[in-house]
Amino acid sequence: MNKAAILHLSESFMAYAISLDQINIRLRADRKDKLDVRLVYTYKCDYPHVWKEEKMEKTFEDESFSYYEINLKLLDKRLAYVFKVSDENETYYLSENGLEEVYDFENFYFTSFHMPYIHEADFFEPVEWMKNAVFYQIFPERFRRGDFSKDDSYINQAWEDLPTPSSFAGGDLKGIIEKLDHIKDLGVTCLYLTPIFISPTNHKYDNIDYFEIDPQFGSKEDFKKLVEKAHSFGIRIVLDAVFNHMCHENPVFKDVREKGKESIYYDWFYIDGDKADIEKINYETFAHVYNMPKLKTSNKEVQDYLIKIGKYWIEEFDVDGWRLDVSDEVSHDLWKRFRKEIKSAKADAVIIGENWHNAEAFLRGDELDSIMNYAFTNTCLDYFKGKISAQKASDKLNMILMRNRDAANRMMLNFLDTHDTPRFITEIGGSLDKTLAAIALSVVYMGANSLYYGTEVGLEGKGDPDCRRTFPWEKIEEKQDVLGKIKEILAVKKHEAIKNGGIKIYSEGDLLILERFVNEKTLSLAINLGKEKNFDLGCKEILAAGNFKNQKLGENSFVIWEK
Ligand code: ARE
Repeated sequence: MNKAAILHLSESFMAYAISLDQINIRLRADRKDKLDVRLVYTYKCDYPHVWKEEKMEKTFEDESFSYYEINLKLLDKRLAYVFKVSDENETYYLSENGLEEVYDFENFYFTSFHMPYIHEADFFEPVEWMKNAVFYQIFPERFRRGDFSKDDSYINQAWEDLPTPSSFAGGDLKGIIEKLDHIKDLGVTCLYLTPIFISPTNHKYDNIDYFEIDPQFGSKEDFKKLVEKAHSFGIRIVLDAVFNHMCHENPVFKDVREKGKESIYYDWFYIDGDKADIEKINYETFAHVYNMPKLKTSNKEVQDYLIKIGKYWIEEFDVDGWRLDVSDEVSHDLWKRFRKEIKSAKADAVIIGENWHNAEAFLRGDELDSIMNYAFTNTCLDYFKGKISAQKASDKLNMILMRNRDAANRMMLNFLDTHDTPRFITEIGGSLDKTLAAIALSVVYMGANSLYYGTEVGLEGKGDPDCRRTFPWEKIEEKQDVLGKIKEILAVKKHEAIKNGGIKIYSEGDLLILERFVNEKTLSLAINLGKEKNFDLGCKEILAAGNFKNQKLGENSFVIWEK
């Protein structure tokens, strides 16, 4: 037995409450070891102490480790526990003492793992609608122009031109309203708009006024109409909050540029010297760009200001949540306060961070609900580019799920591309078949999924700014077959097994297989990037498929079925 691989952390993502009387406990071990793992537990305050033993199931496997889990129903909220880990040769007990051949149960008060108490506020409950949401991400400047009466002197590219870092094509909120039918028809349940507040750039990540819609995109009236119509279609709306930094032209920062230390906002930023100077860039910024001075988000006044913005758009316009830009570089204590205030304004509002890396520290139930799952994106890119095998893809998909609590996993935002990355189809060499299989993977994997606008017509694009091309509406008629396929795949998200089911991910030769199961029903996905192979599904119900004919999975194919 590889003793060094065995790990448990109490009161963490490896031991957390899922209700007032239920906890999930995980133990990690070497994948190569064939183990029998048992949870041995007692209730701390029971006399005499009766120790019970329950077998833990092996639920996930990544390249190096196996993970054993148990959902334990509790009779008391104060639990003491150790693990009994055996292979055919030896048995060890794991406690806070480490691994021992004999565990001194008499002394458990000092050495066992503890779940001291479960309070109502301790469990992280997923936002119900998020668990099987289908997001549609729009970069408003490029989606559609609907308002032809606005001052359009800022527009400097024709709709059909390729974008540049500083080009404006004229997309707006009216354009989105016009196309809500199209979005609804796809099966979308939530819109995510990149920033829409006043800003000089086409992407609007450098904000001048967080309380006003940029006139290029429309008015508050337009926005109200958009939210109302979307809601009437059963589509929610999530906005982009850029709280790490603002625009150098924002009146708040301008005040510091003018008055220096005399400004009441001086301490809202990180300034080296008396005055903020955009020539010298003597202040902290986002990614060293002069036009995005970084806010001091640990400052209580800054927090009050940002929280006010977060609540304003929920209370006045009924938006359904926030995507938080550069959330990983923002102070944890802002997110803790932000969460409380946002949830009190709207209990089922969702909070999604833009954290590209492991964000467990943000996903404990007191800050973010979800993150943009770039680890999933990266796995898809590697797998569909042929850089990794089905086995390795399965290992990685398993590993990602073992980073976080179940609630966070069920709300992850899984996508193939965004306005910050090359378009997936372009990255993998233009294969539509592979793209469809990848969308199927994003739908069947645990969490919500997001489709970047234009994917439904096979829109291509390299990195920023090319990934922000205008939507080619004229192509929609000729792309009906792709559109139909995508609809078919997205419809799978409605299934109960996707929303509330367990998950098993593994490979069989060249096939990558995902199973989602709930109440005796199993929904499965098989993806084949290898040679054509027989795949007899018998008479099971096929929900969606690509390149699957006569019980044969062709090259770059997939099938989703239920039994
Ligand atoms: C512009 C140009 C770029 C140029 C850049 C720097 O378009 O070509 O490289 O300037 O000069 C917004 C605009 C961008 C703009 C940028 C700066 O949308 O077009 O770029 O402002 O003016 C990191 C951050 C992550 C960030 C990505 C892009 O951690 O937060 O980089 N994403 C958000 C938004 C962006 C937005 C901003 C932040 C700024 O989604 O659209 O950019 O508000 C690794 C790292 C990550 C890193 C990632 C990508 O994985 O760990 O931290 O993300 O790579 O670089």
